[in-house]
Parts: sequence; C-alpha cells; structure tokens
Amino acid sequence: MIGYLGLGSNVGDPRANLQAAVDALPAHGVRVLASSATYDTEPVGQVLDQPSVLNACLRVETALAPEELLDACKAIERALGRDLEGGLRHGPRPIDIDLLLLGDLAYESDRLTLPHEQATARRFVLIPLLELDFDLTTPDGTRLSDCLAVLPVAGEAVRREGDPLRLPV
Ligand code: PH2
Ligand code: MG
Ligand code: MG
Repeated sequence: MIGYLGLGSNVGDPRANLQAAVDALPAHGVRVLASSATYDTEPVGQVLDQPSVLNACLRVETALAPEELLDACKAIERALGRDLEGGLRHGPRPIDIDLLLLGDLAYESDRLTLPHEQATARRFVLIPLLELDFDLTTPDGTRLSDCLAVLPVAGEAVRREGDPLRLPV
C-alpha cells in the first residue's frame, strides 16, 4: 500500500536526523518512494517556546498493517534517541515520525488514527504533502489542498529550508 509519513526534528542536527529516519525505513519493511523538500516551521501546539522544527513528508510503500507501520516508526524514533516515555508531549525532539495516510484507510485505535489529525489541520504537514501530490485526498474524498486553503497563516509560518532528503539506494 502507498502511505505518507510526516517527519519532524528540532534537537541536535535536524537535517541529519530526518535523513537518518529515511535511511532506517527500508530495514523495517518500508520503501521510500519520494521525499518533499525540507521546511523550517514555527512550533505549533502545547509547547511554543522551543526551537523551530525541520519538517518533511515522505511517500512510502509497504505491506505492513497500520499498527505494524506505527511500530516501525516508533522503533526508529527510539533508535534515533527519542525518549518516548519521559519526553514532553509536543516538546522538543530529535525525531518525530508520524503516520499520516495509508492507502484510503480510515482507522481508529487507542494508538493510531488514520488519517492523522494533523494531515488536514496543520500547515507544516499539508505543505510538504501537497508538494508530493497536489491531488491527495482523505478517504472521504476531502481534498487536502482545500484544507490548506482555509487555514490561517498566523502562528504557523512554513518556509522552504532545503532540498528533499536523499532516497535510500
Ligand atoms: N509536531 C508536533 C507539535 N507541533 N510544530 C511544528 N512546526 N512541526 C511539528 O512537526 C510539530 C509541531 C507534534 O508532533
Ligand atoms: Mg507529530
Ligand atoms: Mg509523533
């Protein structure tokens, strides 16, 4: 199935952290098909007093089931130094890997919601996602470009930072 992941980092060397996440995915059964550019984004949510975040999105292909793909993302976060228990929710982190969309699945469990709530509501996710495919929709047919069009810019600045992440060989 084709899926989309959101990457974020604002601790250490953010570009190196995003690249390390890309490089780790194949060993977990996730093929990386495309990367967006990287974006320097204003922190949004419960902790605003933290460094700006480097965000990017990936198009991936996997045979993993939703919860298995989530486990793979968590395993890579842990391997790259993310403190998944003690860390502040929405606080600074070396790496965040979010499962945004997986095929046209609508899925809900206590660990995972698909599509991810941020996939329709946050500029730091929508802008890189639409760069990968401007015609993306949620499973109910909502166009993500329409979601972006109604979002206010204030407090959610998103600025292109650099080239797409390198795809694993
Ligand atoms: N992630 C969050 C909360 N806030 N803000 C930005 N700019 N980028 C993020 O990736 C981000 C955030 C929760 O995971
Ligand atoms: Mg997140
Ligand atoms: Mg996350």
